[in-house]
Amino acid sequence: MTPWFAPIVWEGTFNIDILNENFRQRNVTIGLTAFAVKKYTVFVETFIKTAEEHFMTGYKVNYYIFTDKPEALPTVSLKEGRKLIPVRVEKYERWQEVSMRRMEMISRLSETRFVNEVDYLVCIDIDMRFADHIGVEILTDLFGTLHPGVYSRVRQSFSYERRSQSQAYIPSDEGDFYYAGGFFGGTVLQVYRLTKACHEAMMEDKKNGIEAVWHDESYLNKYFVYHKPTKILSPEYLWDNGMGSPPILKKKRFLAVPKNHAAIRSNEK
Ligand code: UD2
Repeated sequence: MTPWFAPIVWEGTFNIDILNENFRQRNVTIGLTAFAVKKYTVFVETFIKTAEEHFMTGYKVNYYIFTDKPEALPTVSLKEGRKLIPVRVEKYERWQEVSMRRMEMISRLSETRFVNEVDYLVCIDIDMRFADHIGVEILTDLFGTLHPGVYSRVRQSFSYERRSQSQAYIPSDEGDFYYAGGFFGGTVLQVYRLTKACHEAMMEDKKNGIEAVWHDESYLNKYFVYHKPTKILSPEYLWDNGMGSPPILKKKRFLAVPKNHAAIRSNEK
């Protein structure tokens, strides 16, 4: 547990049968948002295929795939009650802008669409594959995920934004954990508030000619300092095999797909 009594979700801390009983009675629908803009469409097939095996099995799931090329999305067969919904988005020139604008799109769609279609939202990176169970144990009002690179480190080593001119600034004596930009969520209302606040903070910084050091991830970290998550996911939920297999990790549930950063982010053919 955190000092504010939010559980940190590791294998062995929850009983999935009890949780399933509870969430099934409530007949929940889960919305997953992921962005496949420009070359990132190559990741969609593996992402959805592996999600069908491991993500919220037995539940109603809407996969909202935000893309500039809806026609390029693969056809993947989905289990009953699960839908793939393409959402057309603009393609920004800079990869950082593509990543950051996710906050704007998620907040906008939360107001116009998600609120009528799903109960919870799970907002994640797409250059990933599901490798083990991810179920309703993650659902709660607001959740974040411990960044796999620094989950065992102390506050001083977190790469928070340290320039006080930025809206993402966190003073050196504040902050609980360093959260990953690639896995957060909660109820539609809470995700709406988070994404709207992060987007507005980014726009304010843009006006002032500053961009936080780790883009959307920095603004997310700032938000979580003052709006504490009600559950926190362990790095089981976001791992990169490049970081090895420490004994604390009983499961690797969601894994980075290796990529050549320069090639996949470049605008060249
Ligand atoms: C980290 C974070 C990411 C974000 C980023 C900001 C994790 C695992 N990832 O990822 O969430 O905070 O840092 O610096 O915590 N995208 C496209 N097309 C593009 C570029 C990006 O669709 O041309 C989307 C795609 O969904 C991708 C996401 O933006 O998964 C984040 O971009 P990234 O994965 O290249 O960033 P990375 O690995 O530095």
